[in-house]
Amino acid sequence: MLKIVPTTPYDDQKMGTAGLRKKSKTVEQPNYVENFVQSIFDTIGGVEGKTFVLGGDGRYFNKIAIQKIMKMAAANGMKKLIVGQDGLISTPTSSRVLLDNKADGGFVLTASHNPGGKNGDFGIKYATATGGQCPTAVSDKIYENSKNIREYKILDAPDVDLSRLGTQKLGNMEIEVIDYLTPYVEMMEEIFDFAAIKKLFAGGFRFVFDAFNAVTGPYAKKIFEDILGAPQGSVLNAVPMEDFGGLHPDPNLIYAKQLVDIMYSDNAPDMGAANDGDGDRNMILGKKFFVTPSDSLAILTDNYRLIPGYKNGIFGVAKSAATSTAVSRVAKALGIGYYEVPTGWKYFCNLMDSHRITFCGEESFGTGSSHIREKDGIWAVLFWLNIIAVTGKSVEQITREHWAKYGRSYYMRNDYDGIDVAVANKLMADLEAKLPTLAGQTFGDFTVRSAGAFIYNDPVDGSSTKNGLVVYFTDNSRIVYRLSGTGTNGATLRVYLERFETQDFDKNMLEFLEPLAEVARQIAEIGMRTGKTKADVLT
Ligand code: VG1
Ligand code: CO
Repeated sequence: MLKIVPTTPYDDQKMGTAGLRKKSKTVEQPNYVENFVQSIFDTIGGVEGKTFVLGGDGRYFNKIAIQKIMKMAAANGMKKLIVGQDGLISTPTSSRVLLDNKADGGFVLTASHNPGGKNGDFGIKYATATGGQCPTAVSDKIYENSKNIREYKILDAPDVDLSRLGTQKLGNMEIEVIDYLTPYVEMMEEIFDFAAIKKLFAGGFRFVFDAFNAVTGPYAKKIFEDILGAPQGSVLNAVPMEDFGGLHPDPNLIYAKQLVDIMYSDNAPDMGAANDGDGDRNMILGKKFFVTPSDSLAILTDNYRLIPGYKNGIFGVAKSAATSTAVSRVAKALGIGYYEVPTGWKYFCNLMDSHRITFCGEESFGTGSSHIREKDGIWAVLFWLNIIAVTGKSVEQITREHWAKYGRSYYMRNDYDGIDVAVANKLMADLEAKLPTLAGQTFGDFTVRSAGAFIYNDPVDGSSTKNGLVVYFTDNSRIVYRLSGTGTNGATLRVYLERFETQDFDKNMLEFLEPLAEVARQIAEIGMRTGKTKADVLT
């Protein structure tokens, strides 16, 4: 039975860098999900006759939210909803299924790398027919509508059984419950040389993957263990759980502690990797060796010819402005197009659609290609395995050869967490105002060459976006400042530090970057304004 339910608006349903991201407790408020979803449906002219893809990373509230969305879709006249079995789907798979089915949109229920559970975070990523997350112009309209919403439509019906594959009806809407692994696995088999990777594992190559009890567990078990032949048990924390078993599914050196301990032990495997909650991020480790995501993007791009799916050539490459400049040197050497965009994968999509780029990446452990319109964690891991299988070189050797050829960008991100929002906004505004006066000034060993806001003019849709502040120094060092758009706890100031070096590749990263970190604090008056003398998280 169709119900039209009166509701009162919330004033905080503004999407950030990647969808709506909130505390679970916020999303659990009455009608919170309903208001947001109805606002989307209303903004896009309704969903009558349309097809959507739906699933999530399995975190707390996934099951409840998914039933609400299915019933709302049916009540709003949607024709078909393609849903991952048990309500699961990774962000990369959702993008693929959306494109394969020429669907009109999709939802992934996830707060990505943020912790889950009742006291953790929940989120909703909304993608359009392009397979990528909706552009800011659309999310702004959705936000406006959410502030005025008065009612939503929902079907009064029993919960849908999502354990059963195949087609069923909810009202007049068709629900197709799909096996979310197959479309993804098939896509990976088309791109990579599975036979070569199988041989690598058969030869005793030791590999460990941490899935953090989030959505990539089933994918990793199937691909790495069942198909490619890595020994059973190579995938850690492989069962999706509502609270991720208490783990924080953020693949970096701090949160992937179990994996990092294994990879830095004396008997370390040859390669270690991890993904985030929704499977779009990746971390790559060798034996006692860490590959920065910025270097990873540069290395993958430089080795594209080794991969069957790209051997006939690639278009250009793009990175977010905050990401290190390593890939720019590869682009130059390969003679391919090179773009810098704001932080957030949605900014890459127009470049992919217009065949300007094939690869793209972000410093935040995100790498991907135009096979979909999201970043792709397992894709990046397979890319590395494929390079290793073909070259016989180790993770460290591949990375060191890259530095020898192109130089090394020592690079790190410093996060100052939990800052009062007003303090953070003022810090950024005052810093921006002061930047034009910095050129020529010297701070410690660093002299400013130029400084200003990063402004991106999209060559395809003509939109203009300001994202972050950049200070360039005469020795090619850089500092980038931004406020996070995915946090749920006050404001997070991200400070990205980069120093370029052509000779010595064995410097201690922390020590080498500390003087620049100090300059960053000084220029932005971080200590005085936030009371923090050092960053909370270094990645
Ligand atoms: C962070 C990262 C950004 C990434 C975004 C979504 O955003 O810095 O590079 O695209 O998360 O990642 P912010 O605004 O907090 O810096 V995820 O894996 O949603 O899908
Ligand atoms: Co993610």
